[in-house]
Amino acid sequence: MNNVNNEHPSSSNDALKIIIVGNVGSGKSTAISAISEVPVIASEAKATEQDALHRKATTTVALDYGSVHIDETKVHLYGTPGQRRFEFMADIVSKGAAGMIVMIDNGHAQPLSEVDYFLQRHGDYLKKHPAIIAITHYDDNATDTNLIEYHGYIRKHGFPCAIMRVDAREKHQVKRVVEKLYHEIKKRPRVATASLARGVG
Ligand SMILES: Nc1nc2c(ncn2[C@@H]2O[C@H](COP(=O)(O)OP(=O)(O)O)[C@@H](O)[C@H]2O)c(=O)[nH]1
Ligand SMILES: [Mg+2]
Repeated sequence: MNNVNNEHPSSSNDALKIIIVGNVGSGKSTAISAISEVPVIASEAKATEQDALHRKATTTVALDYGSVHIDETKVHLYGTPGQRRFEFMADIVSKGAAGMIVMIDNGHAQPLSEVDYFLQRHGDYLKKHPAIIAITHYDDNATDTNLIEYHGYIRKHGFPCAIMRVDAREKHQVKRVVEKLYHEIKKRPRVATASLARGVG
């Protein structure tokens, strides 16, 4: 039987997995802590890369894990490390993920280059799965990239993802992003199901 191709993986209340990628300090760990209904599993360690040190002395080195229920579906949330040299974790964690949140710190010196990096880095995944670009630190001063610029930039590069502004410290804002992604996942017929069933990419 090959109807696994057409089957929605979350047609009942099956659990879903969502992965959060994005630059160091954008708020991935904070967002997971803000909404998780279970104690988060975190892996903070001393940061070494310069971008990481911009906001804090420690950063995620393996992954963060938390979970939340949306419409009675359990959503597993996996946050990945932002330091470039740990990016391979994102490839491991994205296996079987139904959607991705790309979290970008608007206070980064060149946030659009960061967007570009993550869109390219996860391009294959993003072609097949729903995603949301979540822009954080919008409240911080000295940030002069606005949402319209992100929109223009992302469309120009051919990615159809929604863009939302979020403060990762605010539970209801984070929940809004996760809910939106959840609804995108539910809406979209899953082309990647067959490959997931085979344990590929
Ligand atoms: N001002 C402000 N601070 C934020 C926002 N989002 C996250 N933070 C803070 O940014 C810092 C880095 O967040 P963290 O979750 O460790 O980033 P990660 O490297 O992506 O996991 C923390 O001190 C958060 O409280 C935001 O939208 N505005
Ligand atoms: Mg982190």
